[in-house]
Amino acid sequence: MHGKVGDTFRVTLINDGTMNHSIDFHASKVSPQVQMRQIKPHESLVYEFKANYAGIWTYHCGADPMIHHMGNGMFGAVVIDPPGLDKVDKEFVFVQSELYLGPNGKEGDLKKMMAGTNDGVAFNGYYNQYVYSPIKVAPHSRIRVWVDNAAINEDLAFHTVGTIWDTAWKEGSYVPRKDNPDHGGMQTLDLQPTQGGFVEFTLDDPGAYTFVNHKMRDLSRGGAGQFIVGNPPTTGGH
Ligand SMILES: [Cu+2]
Repeated sequence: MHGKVGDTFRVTLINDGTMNHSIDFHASKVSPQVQMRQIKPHESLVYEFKANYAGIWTYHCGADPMIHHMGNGMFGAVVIDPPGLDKVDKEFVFVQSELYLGPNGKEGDLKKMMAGTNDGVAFNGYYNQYVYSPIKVAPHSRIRVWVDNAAINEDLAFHTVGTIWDTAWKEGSYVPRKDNPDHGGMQTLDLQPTQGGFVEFTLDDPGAYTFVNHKMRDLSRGGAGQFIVGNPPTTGGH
């Protein structure tokens, strides 16, 4: 979901399932007992909030046990543009989550979730999807990547190989911003569960630029993807 400061969001949640569910928008200030209440199968609720604060905000199911609902994919992100956001050529949203696989075709494994022993991490739900299907971008185009960490247990050290972010935003404010007098840049955006932000950069030379969770264990287990610029050299790099 995407809007700007001042927008009103009105979301109808319909429970077509067989157990209680709910929704908790971190972008909102509401009574948890009213809008975030659990609803039974075949019930629905209308959740309305005004976006008064900019950033990328997690939303998730809060029904008991919350870890099991979130761990099965009941989460997402709301992007609220701050006023005066710079123009870019391409914009992406990556939401990190973890995979705690259960039996084939069944729900994720609650025991693994409680133990924190995941089977992998993912950007936008699918293991290594942007390794198998890299994202093509034009040379020198200015790119904004919104990042939210919706994982239930893991943190995220978001990094892009081969570039430096001249602009980044984390949890409510710019970290460096372009053309700052200190020549400040940023290499890694650190996000605990439900934290978010964005980074901006250009990729100038032909190449395959890998973006990663630089927590090495997670990089090796699904926490990676690639931007492709032009025709990358076929040897070297990582
Ligand atoms: Cu749920």
